[in-house]
Amino acid sequence: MKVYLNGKFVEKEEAKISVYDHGLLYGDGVFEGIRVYDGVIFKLKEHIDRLYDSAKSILLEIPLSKEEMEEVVVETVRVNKLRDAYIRLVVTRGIGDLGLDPQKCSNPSIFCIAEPMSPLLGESGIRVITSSIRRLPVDVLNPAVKSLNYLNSILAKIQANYAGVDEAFLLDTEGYVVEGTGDNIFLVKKGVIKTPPVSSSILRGITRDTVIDIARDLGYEVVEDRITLHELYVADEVFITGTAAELVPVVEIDGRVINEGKIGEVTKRLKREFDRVKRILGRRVYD
Ligand code: PXG
Repeated sequence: MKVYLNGKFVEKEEAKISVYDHGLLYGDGVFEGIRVYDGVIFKLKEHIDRLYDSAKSILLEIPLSKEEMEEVVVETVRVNKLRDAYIRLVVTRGIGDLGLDPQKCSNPSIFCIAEPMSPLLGESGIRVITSSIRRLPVDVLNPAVKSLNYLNSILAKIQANYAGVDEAFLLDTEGYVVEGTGDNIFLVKKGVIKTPPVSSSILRGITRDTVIDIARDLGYEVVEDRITLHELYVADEVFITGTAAELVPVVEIDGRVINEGKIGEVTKRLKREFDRVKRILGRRVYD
């Protein structure tokens, strides 16, 4: 496997970053997780736009144009001859001194890894707990910025591991349900689909937006509004979305069984449609 690192393709074993890189020292950087389906990079443009928005928000100037960055991703898939893959694209503040001041970092580090797609988790539905770790409020570190700071999610994931379940849901500081550790949350009640709004403490998932588009095209009403734990517990169906997870049904939350532990009809329909469009929407790698 070859990795793109600061303008060159190097062997995976040679793809190394300085211990003075602020991405490592402080989590100072931004990233994207992207999928390739059958030679099509799913919504590449949307991922690049989000990466540049994240970078702008933390005043990190990426020394490549968006078009050049798209080519970096396409080439990384191409040189590794991949058709179905997971891509990790990262831009860090770069090498600085041991102080946290980013003014000392003059050159952002850019790398892109593409690996064969790992098997999907939980096709049959996952079990979830609510974490006691709250999602960061928008005025602390806005989760809309896909930064290298994932400790908040990692701590929630550790709780899920200890509880012996697949995933943890995080609440905001007011107690509303906002998202999973690396995924967005949807519920279905009486045929209406509901998910937290983009102005809340969430990352605006590209899978989330795709599923909303699909649902509206199929004629469902989609409401973007705050969700309480009670609403989740008594929902007809619950599912999560994310690049890594895709669309995964949730069958149990904090011991409350959803839809008698079975995958709901709306979830099935949306998943079927997502599986169809994911091979179409995006940038083709090979002619
Ligand atoms: N919320 C958060 C906090 C995320 O990190 C999503 C939602 C879903 O966004 P997309 O655009 O992927 O639909 C993410 C996704 C993982 C993993 O292993 C997930 C993400 C990042 C790193 C790892 O599941 N981000």
